[in-house]
Order: sequence, then C-alpha cells, then structure tokens
Amino acid sequence: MKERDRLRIAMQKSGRLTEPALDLLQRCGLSFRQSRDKLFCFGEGEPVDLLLVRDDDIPSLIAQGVCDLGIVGRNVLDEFQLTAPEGTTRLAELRPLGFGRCRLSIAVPQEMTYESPQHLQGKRIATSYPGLLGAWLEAKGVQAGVMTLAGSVEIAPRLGTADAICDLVQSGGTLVANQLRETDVLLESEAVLAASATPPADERGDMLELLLKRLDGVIQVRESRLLLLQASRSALEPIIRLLPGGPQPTLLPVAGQPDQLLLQALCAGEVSWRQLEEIKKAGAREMFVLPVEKMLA
Ligand code: PRT
Ligand code: ZN
Repeated sequence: MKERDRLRIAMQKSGRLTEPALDLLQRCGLSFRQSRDKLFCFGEGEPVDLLLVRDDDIPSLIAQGVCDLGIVGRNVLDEFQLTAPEGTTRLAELRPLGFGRCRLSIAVPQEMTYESPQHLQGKRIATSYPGLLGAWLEAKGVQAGVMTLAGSVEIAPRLGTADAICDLVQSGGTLVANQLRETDVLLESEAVLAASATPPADERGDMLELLLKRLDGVIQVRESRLLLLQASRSALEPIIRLLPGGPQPTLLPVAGQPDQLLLQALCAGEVSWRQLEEIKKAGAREMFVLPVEKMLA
C-alpha cells in the first residue's frame, strides 16, 4: 500500500490536548505503535497514522496536505484561518470534541475603568491571537494597538508594555494572580477535529467517513447514562415526565407482579441525585444509573 493511502492525523505531541486526544482515538478503536522519535506513530489494525507535533503547526500541516485531519483547539484553528495568506487551503471544523474547553477573553487591570469595548479605544492590547482580536475589535468599531506576544501575555500590563490583554482563560486563576479581570469573551473554545474543507476523494475519504461515525458514537456514549427503575403502571406517566432528555423509554414486565414494570431509559447526560430523588418521589423503586460503554444505532 502506498503511504498516502493511509489517513494521517496530526495531534499535539505533549500538552493539554495529548492525553484526551489519544484516549478518544483509542475509544474509536484505533491503536498505535509509538516510534522511537515519537513524531510518527504507525496505526495498527486500521490504516490511520498519527503525527505528533506542536499544536500551532497542526492547521498548516492539514492545509499543506501533509495530514488529513487534526485535533486542535478551536482558538488555534480559527486564528490560522484568519491570518493564513490568501490562497491557503480552507479548513473546516468537522466535530467539537468536548475536551480542552476554555475561552478567549479580554482582561484589564482590576483598577481600570471598563464599561464597554469602547474603553479599549487607543489602548495597547497584548495577545497571542492577533487575528481573532483584530476581527473582534473591527466588529466593535474600536481602534486599538495589537501587540503580538508568543507567551506570558498576562504579565504585560504589570510590565507596563500593554494596557489590557486578550488571552485564553479556563478557571480564571491566572487572571486573579495577575490582578486582572475578565471583561469580554471573544470565543468559546474546545478541542475540535479539523480537516481540509474538501475531503479526500480516495480510500482515505472512506476511512474518514468510518472514523466520523465511530466518533459520533463515542461522543454520544460518553455523555449517556442508562437509567433503570421499577414502578407501578399508575405511576409511569409522572415518572416519564421527569426523565432527563433522551429517546422514548422501554417498558418491560416484571415476573410475578402484573402491576409492576421495569423502565429502561437512555439519558443524554448526567443524572443527578436531585433528579433521582424527584423520580423516586413520583413512585419509582430499585433505581440504577449505569454508564454506557458502546452504542451503535
Ligand atoms: O507545545 P505546544 O505549542 O503544542 O503547546 P501549547 O503550550 O501552545 O498548548 P497547551 O498545551 O497549553 O494548550 C493547548 C490547547 O489547550 C490550547 O490551544 C487551548 O485550546 C486549550 N486550553 C484549554 C488551554 C487552556 N485550557 C488554558 N488554560 N490553553 C491554555 N491555557 C492557559 C492560558 O493561556 C493561560 O495562560 O492557561 C492559563 C489560564 O488558565 P486558568 O485556568 O488560570 O484560567
Ligand atoms: Zn502551542
């Protein structure tokens, strides 16, 4: 088989996205033999290989056709699309992956007066995302100086080199530690599966289809719970109304108790103690909440 008959996925070599990305691919039935230099991982079983790189390089590796897919933060993907030279292959976000969640936000020093983006007029803003920040400022009609920094953006105001920053925020701890306060969210981000906007027309396209189907199953299952309970026929209606979202429940008879039914419901998310207590009050007994491992509709 020629090398490029195989699908190639770029992902972060070592960082926040590495473990969850590998875990996700493994759940999709992919396994890899790690090569010694750990740049290239050969896929066993399915014709899918991995390229382990810095996250910032992932969009251009896809655009150049070196890789077919990439697992990368939406922040990195969108910044690439906004700043890539004209004529660069357009990329598409195929799926949000539900990990690596964070937001790209404006933050200003605690004591700075700030009521609206207009307060940034004429100010200097430090960021690693000049494309996303520039587009946002333009949409708000604000003229400000954009200072591009590769890292340690959060210390720029204290050093006096910027008046505000535009950076990724997760818990907010870094902002607090640097006496900054978050004022506007420019982008809600998470890891996404990125690809060229035109999918490969050869065998790799078929493998991509298969992978997307498995991925959808894995993502759906990850959030799903199976709820089992027993109830009398008369209590069913109020119980069903309390069930967290999902397809219609299945009802099964309980041996030797003609009035009793076993209800099985797939729930599209966590089932909380509070929800269980409410359902119990409505007449349910013997309740179980089970994680779902695999699902194929
Ligand atoms: O070496 P390489 O270039 O591959 O790694 P990297 O250092 O550029 O990336 P890495 O591993 O830090 O982040 C990879 C991706 O994870 C990012 O592109 C985001 O999509 C996502 N992500 C999720 C985050 C965060 N959460 C995050 N909190 N990326 C960075 N941060 C940083 C942020 O820049 C700030 O310095 O964490 C700090 C803020 O965190 P809190 O919790 O204090 O608010
Ligand atoms: Zn990076």
